Amino acid sequence: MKTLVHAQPYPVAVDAAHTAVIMIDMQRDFLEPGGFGESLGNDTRLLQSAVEPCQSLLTLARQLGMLVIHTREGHRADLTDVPAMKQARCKPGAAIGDPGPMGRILIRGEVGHDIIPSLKPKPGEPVVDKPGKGAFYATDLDLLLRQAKIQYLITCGVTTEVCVSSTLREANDRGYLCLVPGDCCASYFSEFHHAALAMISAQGAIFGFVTDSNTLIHDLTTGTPAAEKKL
Ligand code: C5J
Repeated sequence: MKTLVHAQPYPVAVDAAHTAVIMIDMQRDFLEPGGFGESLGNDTRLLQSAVEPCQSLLTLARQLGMLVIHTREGHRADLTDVPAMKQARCKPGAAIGDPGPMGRILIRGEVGHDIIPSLKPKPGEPVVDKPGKGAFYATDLDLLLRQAKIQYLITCGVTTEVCVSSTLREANDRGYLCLVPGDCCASYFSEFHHAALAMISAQGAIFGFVTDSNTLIHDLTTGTPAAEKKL
């Protein structure tokens, strides 16, 4: 059964049984001092606003039995999957693989690469390790979603204009209907966060629909059946 979710640019019908929540890169490397985000010159405190809304949404998604998938941006310890141009943009002494307070920066298996404790995946929830910004690039995410018969994605995480947006665009091209609770996303740049959300729902939802966690939780909980024809 489809449920009507209030969103921009208009309410959208979502089938919770075929919906996955994707938590993009809620990693220490982006949300805590001493990691990749800070090494690029950012203030990691600006990402904290997304944590509590993500926790609330995850609680509901798990109660409803939705598929929850987490992603982590990061690289192999030998750096063989780091494009030279990505490495070249890092600050000297704080490049990918350099030692930092949370281990080697953006390297799989290091403390900084892991998801923050307050959003730790539950046993059985897939964690997709990705070398790029988009979660479909060089990963098995699409396979996991298709195997689970997922058609709708609720996309959360950081940062709104980089990895969330990249993933959303990849998902949209692959035919998934994307819903973004804006407060479950965050950016080091407030203006980019708002612009990214505006771009998603512009032109009649060109990349997806934008809502907020309270609305989404309310609508999924109360489950107003969608009038199929209009949507
Ligand atoms: C960035 C990300 N911003 N997860 N990564 O480099 O958005």
